[in-house]
Amino acid sequence: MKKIFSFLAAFAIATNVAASTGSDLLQRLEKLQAKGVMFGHQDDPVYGCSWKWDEGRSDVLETAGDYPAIMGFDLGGLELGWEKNLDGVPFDRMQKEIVAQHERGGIITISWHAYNPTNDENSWFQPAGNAVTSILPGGALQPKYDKWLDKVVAFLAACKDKEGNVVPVIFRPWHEMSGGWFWWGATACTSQEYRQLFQYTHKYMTEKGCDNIVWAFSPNLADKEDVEHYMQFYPGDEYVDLIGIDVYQFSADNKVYQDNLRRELDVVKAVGEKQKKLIALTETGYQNVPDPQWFTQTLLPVVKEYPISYVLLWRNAWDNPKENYVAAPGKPTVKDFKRFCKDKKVLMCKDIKKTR
Ligand code: BMA
Repeated sequence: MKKIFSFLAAFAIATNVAASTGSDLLQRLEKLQAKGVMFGHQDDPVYGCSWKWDEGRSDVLETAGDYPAIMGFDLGGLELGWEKNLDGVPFDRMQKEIVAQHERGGIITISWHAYNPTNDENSWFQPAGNAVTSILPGGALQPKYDKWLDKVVAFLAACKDKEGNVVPVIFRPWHEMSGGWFWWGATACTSQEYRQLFQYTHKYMTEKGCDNIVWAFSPNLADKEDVEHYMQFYPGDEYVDLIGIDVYQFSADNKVYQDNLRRELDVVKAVGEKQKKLIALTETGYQNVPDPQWFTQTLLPVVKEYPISYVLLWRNAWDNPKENYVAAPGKPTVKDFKRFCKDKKVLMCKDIKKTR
């Protein structure tokens, strides 16, 4: 059975039929990893530094000449029945862009800054009680969590391409859990509770028919990282397909950032080899990028040293002038960013479309 399946999957890829299940996408990611590092950008086609909601636009396209290979979107607010996510992106537009990115041969990753189930405050609000246990089996809010997951399942199921296939996505729920800022993070629940949350989410969505997901696990930068620390929240091999890390630059010292990146990626690489998982730099960036050569001189050399599937830069926020992570027309980083995107090792959307 397994043999027939992998034969069919290989056939689908060879004949240029779009990958539609999570395992198809995983195979595609594995193939692409051998070619280079995919470039990704959060909320790329919905807003940029100086525009919002225009269709067909992208700061990456307008500076580097192509769409990113990976586009990231966030579901925060979907669980509350909102029409727009926490950053103002209408969910129907998001679905349209997910399908459009898939149709042009690109790949999608989805994060979820879910609101706090105990009080509907945002992800960063830390209540006195334990929000995670309240939604796990036995918790008072467990039925509410199932309803949230039903909304996520319905959202994903509605992202269908022209042939009617559900678009496969890299889903990265409950990210940055090793930090102390989210209601699912290290200061809000135990690592065992966290693992249960991830496992429950995986099981529930799989039972509801979500077979289009590559499941991603991504802690954040730690002061001291080692395999044991990284694995503290790991839900288990059967629940995870890709492992990553979120690392940002916070000071003008590029070397500190590079050292942090290398320290983390050394660990992620070791874990990836041991657990046989793909690895990625699931979020990174430097707010407003004050160094005009940051992309080729600081980020690129490190990214090239590791067998990572992709690097995702965070959003060029329309609603917060501080949060600009990639170049945009008129910015001093444009020339360097273009060079970064043109590097042979960096894969943009056109570079990956043949492997659909
Ligand atoms: C954070 C910040 C917030 C944003 C959230 C979800 O890292 O960018 O401004 O609301 O991600 O996109």
